[in-house]
Amino acid sequence: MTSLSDQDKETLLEFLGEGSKSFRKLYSAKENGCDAAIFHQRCDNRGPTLTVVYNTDGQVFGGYTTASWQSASTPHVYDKSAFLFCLGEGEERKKFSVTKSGSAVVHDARSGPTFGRGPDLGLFTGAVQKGDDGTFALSLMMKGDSYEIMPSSLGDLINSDIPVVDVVVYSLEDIKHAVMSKQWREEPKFTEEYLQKLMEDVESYWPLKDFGVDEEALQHINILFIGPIGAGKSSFLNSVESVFRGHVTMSATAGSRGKSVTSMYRQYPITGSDNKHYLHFQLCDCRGLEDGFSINKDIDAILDGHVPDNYIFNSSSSVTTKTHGYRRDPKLKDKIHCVAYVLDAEKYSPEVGMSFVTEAVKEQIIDIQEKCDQRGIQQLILLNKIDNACPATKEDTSAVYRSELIQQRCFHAANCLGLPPLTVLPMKNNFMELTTSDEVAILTLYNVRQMLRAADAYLRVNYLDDLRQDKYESQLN
Ligand SMILES: Nc1nc2c(ncn2[C@@H]2O[C@H](COP(=O)(O)OP(=O)(O)OP(=O)(O)O)[C@@H](O)[C@H]2O)c(=O)[nH]1
Ligand SMILES: [Mg+2]
Repeated sequence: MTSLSDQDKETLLEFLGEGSKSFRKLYSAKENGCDAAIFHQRCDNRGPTLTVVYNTDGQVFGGYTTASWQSASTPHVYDKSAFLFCLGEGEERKKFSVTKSGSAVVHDARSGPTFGRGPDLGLFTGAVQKGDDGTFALSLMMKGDSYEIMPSSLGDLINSDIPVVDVVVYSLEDIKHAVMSKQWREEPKFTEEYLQKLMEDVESYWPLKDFGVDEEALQHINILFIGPIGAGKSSFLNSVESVFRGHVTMSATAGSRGKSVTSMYRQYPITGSDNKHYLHFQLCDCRGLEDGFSINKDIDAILDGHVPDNYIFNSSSSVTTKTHGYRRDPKLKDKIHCVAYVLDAEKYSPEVGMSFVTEAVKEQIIDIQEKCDQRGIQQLILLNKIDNACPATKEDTSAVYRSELIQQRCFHAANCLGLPPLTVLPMKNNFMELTTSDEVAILTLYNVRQMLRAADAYLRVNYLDDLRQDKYESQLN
């Protein structure tokens, strides 16, 4: 094999410790020729690179440097981040950090990739012909000087006389920076007109308005937010409130304490921008999910509208008919009409085996999904903290729908919870600023509008006829 397996890439990214990167092949001795001139032509001035040697024994090893390769002769190139490595199974996987940063790599037009003053790892000089069997007899130089525990370690692991199948140089690109010129979803648009339209749509919403249902038929719909601790459930509620207040509000307590900041079930009515009228939707906040604490025993009661505002979640007991404020006979306005699973976009890094949620939390969510499915409740994913996940979006929130990384992250979030990608709504909350920007307002309102549409879809299937007939009004509200 002369390519890096997923496991190899995972190991290398772990060694690098800088999150996701894409590996782009700049040079291959097998494909381009084992020649120092060609190596320099293809690899000079290309930023951080990874040099990987594959030998006929199946050993994979090499070196990483952040210093761009150069042809100008410099025998001592400084690089404190350089390292040599061996890949393979378990014990064979090793990273040798640089110990003499001042001589981490050698730049020389006559040589291929050369690491350390020894050199600790020198691959070839001039041009080396390919043998009849397609391999290169390189007799690697491995003397040891500038890297940790050299020469014995690498020398013990690698037999430098074994023919080499390929030497590949990869550039490591920060995949976070890929921003497309076109949006990967047509809407939302980041314009003032679009913001006004969203504001109008959300403020003038009432349940099944487009289906001829009267404004008074159902006071409000309820959107329930569920997700791991710290994913930004309460922050989103504050973002929604802030849009209508025109400044950042903190009605729902948000923060990071290592355990769930929200301990209660809270229902937040939202007042419109006239500061007078309630809008026709409520946001319902929950305690965060974690490995040792599940809200699942209360979830049926929440979905069906039995659980009162301010109910405190308890690890050892669940809501009962004796719970203070328990609704014995919930009406339609008390039930949940849409569920949004809230995930942290930053908490995803398959290279280091990190998913958005732990296995235990995922199981809790799967159980909740089944309960929603039984009731026909539509479910969406709110993918928060896109600013932390993508530097381009951090710089400019309106880049979110042009960011390839966010597009992929949405896809992975959908996969993680087994929902269609179009249900994923990327989001950045107000968390530092005191005033809300138009871009954040657009994302907030767009995401709320999608949730209102999901709630309407549920109502249309299950309650349209009831809601059209005024005689049911008293039973519904
Ligand atoms: N960078 C960034 N930070 C955010 C965002 N949303 C929330 N946060 C931060 O994430 C932390 C947790 O946010 P909360 O809203 O309290 O999360 P939660 O899901 O309600 O957490 P629990 O109530 O503990 O379950 C806070 O410090 C927020 O400031 C976001 O979009 N971007
Ligand atoms: Mg909270």
